[in-house]
Amino acid sequence: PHIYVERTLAIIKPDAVHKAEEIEDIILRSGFAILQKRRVHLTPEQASDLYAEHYGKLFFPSLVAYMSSGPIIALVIARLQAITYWRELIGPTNTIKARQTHPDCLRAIYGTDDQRNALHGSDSFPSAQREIRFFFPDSVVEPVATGQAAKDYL
Ligand code: DGI
Repeated sequence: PHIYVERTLAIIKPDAVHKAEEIEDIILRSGFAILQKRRVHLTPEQASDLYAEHYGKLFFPSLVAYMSSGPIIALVIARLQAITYWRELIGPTNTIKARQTHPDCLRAIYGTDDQRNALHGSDSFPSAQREIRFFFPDSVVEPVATGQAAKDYL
């Protein structure tokens, strides 16, 4: 089996942008490289596109309102098994529950409530591809590391 250097998309959401420096330090100390970074204020329409998979759900309108309520920071981050590892670091979706079960996870620390959970991480390889292109449509894809096990994964 090979271990791949992966890229994933991380988002620092509006409620955590004031802690962005601290969060980026944690990202780096956790063994990720930050390959790209963009601060952007999504329109409600862009936020709807980003979360299109949730269209029609009860929480969709408030999710769109939250994600377009202020600037966010989108980051392409890379390391071995980045997708899984970043999801582990940020923790469960619901900040309130995360505080009970995973008190050290980033959503427990930086999140606000059951919807405003401070951070996003792509949940799969196809999601990572789609979300990276959403924020960085012109990015040139290059290998992120060299060595026998490293592979240009995205
Ligand atoms: O991949 P995640 O962000 O962990 O979770 P997701 O893709 O299922 O949901 C995307 C975002 O939508 C999530 O970060 C917060 C919000 N959300 C998801 N489920 C609920 C929710 N918000 C509310 N209010 N209620 C929910 O059940």
